[in-house]
Amino acid sequence: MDLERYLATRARLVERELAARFPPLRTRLRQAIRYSLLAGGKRIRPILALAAGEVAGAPSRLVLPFACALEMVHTYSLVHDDLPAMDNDDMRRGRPTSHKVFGEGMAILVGDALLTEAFHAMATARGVSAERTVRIVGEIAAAAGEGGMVGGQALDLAAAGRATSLARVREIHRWKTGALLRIAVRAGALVAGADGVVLRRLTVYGERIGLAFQIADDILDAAGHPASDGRTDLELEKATYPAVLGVDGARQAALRERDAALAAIRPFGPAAEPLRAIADYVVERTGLAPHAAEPATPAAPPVPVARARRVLR
Ligand code: GRG
Repeated sequence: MDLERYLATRARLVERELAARFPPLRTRLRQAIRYSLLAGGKRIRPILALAAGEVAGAPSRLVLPFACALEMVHTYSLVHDDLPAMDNDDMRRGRPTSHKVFGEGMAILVGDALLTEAFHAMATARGVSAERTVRIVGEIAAAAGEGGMVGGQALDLAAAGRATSLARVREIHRWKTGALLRIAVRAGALVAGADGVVLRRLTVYGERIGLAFQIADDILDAAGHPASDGRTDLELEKATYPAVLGVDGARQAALRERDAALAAIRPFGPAAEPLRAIADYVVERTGLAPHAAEPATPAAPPVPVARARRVLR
C-alpha cells in the first residue's frame, strides 16, 4: 500500500473538518485557535482512529467528529505544554509557540477552548448511537485526564532532574502519550461497535504503538532531529528511554513495541494494512530501524516509508 497517499488523504479529511469547525472569525481567540490547530502536525491520532474504524467497519464520516476531538485535545496539550510554566518552548510545529505570538493568557484560553470544544464535537456527533457515543466520550475523558495524559504530564514534571528507572519511564510514557494514542485506536473501533477479540487486539495495537511512538520521539530528541522542535529532553532533564537504556537500547525497545503491535493485528487481513504501515513508520522515522522480520502480509508491496516520512514530519 502507498502509505504516503493514505496519510495525505486522511490528514486532508481531518484538516478540512477542523477548518470547517473553526472558520475564520475576527476575535483574537479564534485567530489563536486556528493558529495552533491548523498549523500542520502529523494528525497521527485522528488518522489512527480512522484506520481502526476501517478495520472494524466504521465509515470515516462517523469516526471524524471523534478523530477531530482527539486532535483538539492533543493540540491543547501541546499549547499548554509549551507554556513558560511547563516546558517553556519557543517553537512548535515549525512556528513560534502560541504564547509567543498571542501571550500567555490567550494560550491558556486556546487550550481551555480546544479541550471543551472537543467534547462539544463528540456530544453533537451524528449517526452514532447515544450509548456508543457516551462510552467513547467517557473513554476519551479518562485517557486525557488525571488517569491518562494530564496525570502522565504531572509524573513527567515530578521526574524531571531525578534519576529514574525504566519502569517509571514506561509508566510516564504510557500515561502521557500512550493513553491518547491507545484511545484513538479504540475510538475508531468503538464507533463501529467492535467488542470482544477485535477490540482487544486493536487495544493492544494502540498501547504498543503508543509506547513505540514516544520512544521514537525520545530517540529523535536525543539525536537533535529536526522533527523534534523546542527544547531538548536533555536540557529539560526529562525521563526518557535513551537516558535509561542508551540510544541503541531505546531503539531495540521501540522495535519490540512495534513487533508486539504488529502481532496483535496479524489476523486482520488487508483492511489492517494502514495500521501495519503506520506501525513500521513510527519506528522507522528514527531513520535506523529495519522492517519487521516477518511481513504482516507477504503479498503486499513494501511500504514507501521514506516518502511517508516526508508527509508525517
Ligand atoms: C496537559 C499540559 C498537558 C500536557 C500533556 C502530551 C503532553 C502531556 C504534552 C505534549 C508535549 C510532548 C512533546 C509530549 C510528548 C508526546 C509527543 C511526541 C507529542 C508530539 O506529538 P506529535 O509528534 O506532534 O504527534 P504533531 O505536531 O505532529 O501533532
